[in-house]
Amino acid sequence: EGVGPQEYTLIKMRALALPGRLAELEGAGPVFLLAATLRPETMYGQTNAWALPEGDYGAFRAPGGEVYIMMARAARNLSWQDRLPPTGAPERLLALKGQDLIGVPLQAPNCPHERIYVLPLLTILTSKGTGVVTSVPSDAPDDWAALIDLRRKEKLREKFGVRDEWVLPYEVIPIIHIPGFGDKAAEKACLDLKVQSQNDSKKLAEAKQQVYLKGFTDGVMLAGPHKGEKVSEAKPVIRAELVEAGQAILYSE
Ligand code: A2H
Repeated sequence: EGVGPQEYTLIKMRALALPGRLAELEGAGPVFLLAATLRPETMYGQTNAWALPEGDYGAFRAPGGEVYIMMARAARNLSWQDRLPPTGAPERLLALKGQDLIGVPLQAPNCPHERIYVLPLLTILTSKGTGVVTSVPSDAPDDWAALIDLRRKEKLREKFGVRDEWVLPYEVIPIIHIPGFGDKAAEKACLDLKVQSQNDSKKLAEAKQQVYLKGFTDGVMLAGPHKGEKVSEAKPVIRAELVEAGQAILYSE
């Protein structure tokens, strides 16, 4: 990690239904899961979102009559950044476990699918971001490995109550070309290094090292209105567009 603060973009992923425990939020206003990303230009490649099944999450009252779901630490930080009043004490409407979020259908900005689903990711850290992560398996080795785990392992799906139709129709989407890595850089790096699962941390670290810097410096957009532009140029523009459209919030920690 760098020495300075991380500048995250929180992507507002709208819950299209409130299954299970989320039903308690019925009538409270539009509900959004807030996913922390450092790569807002990759949202064209979203195939699902991730939550930590054992993690503690909350639903918080947000400006404009909306409801935001994330971990409490992030909600507090957001309130200090004046994005979730009142400062220092955001109002929690409902306490949730990550498992309660599995299978929630979402509509995500710039995502080519009308709906994607929240799936379990066991390597989510509770010490950073919001605890909600959006999944772009074309460009993030962690996302690729975890999605492949779920696609290949029926037992794993069963363990977390994941239905086949939340996973199996969602293929890797090419969104960025990186010279030397092709159009699905994370997939190529993971296949080359023979990454077997989301717990293959050493190989995943190597795959990330291979693709991240190159993606930013040499990558070219293949999808969306910035198709043909360099990633390094498109990224700040796309980030500003998302914020301007009310589809994302800036957050630093
Ligand atoms: B990134 P950093 Cl395509 N635990 O978004 C684990 N991972 C988390 C997290 C948490 N609590 N919160 C966010 N993240 C992920 C997209 C992406 C990301 C792409 C490529 C690289 C990449 C799609 N997933 O991250 O440790 C999120 O995944 C490269 C590091 O704070 C977030 O951005 O630097 C990134 O890790 C933040 O990681």
